[in-house]
Amino acid sequence: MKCRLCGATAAINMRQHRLALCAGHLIEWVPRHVARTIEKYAMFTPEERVLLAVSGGKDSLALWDILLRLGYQVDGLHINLGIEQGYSAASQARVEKFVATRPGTRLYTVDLKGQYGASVPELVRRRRGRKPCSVCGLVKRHIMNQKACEGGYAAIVTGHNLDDEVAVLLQNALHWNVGYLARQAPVLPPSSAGLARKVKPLVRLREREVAAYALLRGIDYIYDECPHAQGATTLFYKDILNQLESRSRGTKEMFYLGFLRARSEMGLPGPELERAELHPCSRCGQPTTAPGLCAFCRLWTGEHVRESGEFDGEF
Ligand code: Q46
Ligand code: ZN
Ligand code: ZN
Repeated sequence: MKCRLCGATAAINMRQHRLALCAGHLIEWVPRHVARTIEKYAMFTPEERVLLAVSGGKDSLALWDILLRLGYQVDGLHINLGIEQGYSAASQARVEKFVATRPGTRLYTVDLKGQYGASVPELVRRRRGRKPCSVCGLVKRHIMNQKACEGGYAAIVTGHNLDDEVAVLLQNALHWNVGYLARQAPVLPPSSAGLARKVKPLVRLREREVAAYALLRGIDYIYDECPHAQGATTLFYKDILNQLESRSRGTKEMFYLGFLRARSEMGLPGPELERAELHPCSRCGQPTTAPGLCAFCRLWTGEHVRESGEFDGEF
């Protein structure tokens, strides 16, 4: 297979784009593609400061590299969740290594146990019955929103790619989870003061394209999955979608982009829909629908936390 632009040996063949590219052309094509996505969905402008959630995985580190190369004002936020088997320590090491080779890049690190008093596994043990990813997601969303608002950032940026988004879409569509479907979008506008806009610039790129970019750029990212990701339903849905894709090229784009188009054409509720009334949490001040404390604060106080359904200022 040859690069369509220069005839050299192709590093990747992107069948859905009918485009094969060599290593040199791929690392130029990916940032241009991301820049078009940012502009198409009006995610943010070069004048705005944005905060990227950086896990140490390929998506967030590749996205940081891309945004820096494109000249955006992007700072990183890493949360050390204290996950077992050395996973959190190894993740933080990758993030710090990335920053060390990019002088002037700002990284905020939050150590959950050191700054709040307990790691995710410890919180899960205290809250028997709650799943690790549910606690972890709540913690990450809360801290990201808090740091973005405190730092005056225009948006929170995350590295979700197309494969992540279609897997969640399939899961939500199968369960007709209308509330989640309404909030699934490349851009989520803030629903109230005290909440930050959320954007996903990799939403038009596939996992293997992001991985190829990270590899070719020499980014050292954490290959291992979090020990809690094994057996996660998202991986199951990704597998099903890969099978569908192998039968019919472009299924993932058709499903995801078709969903966004159908929602706007049919006038179905989108991320801008009216939401339940929010009021500030009496402990941390972040917006919540819950009376009194938000779901995050109740994690630490021993009050009952509902497994899902409560809008804690996040989606
Ligand atoms: S880190 Fe946290 Fe993920 Fe691990 S515990 Fe689950 S949500 S799988 S992205
Ligand atoms: Zn080429
Ligand atoms: Zn709170």
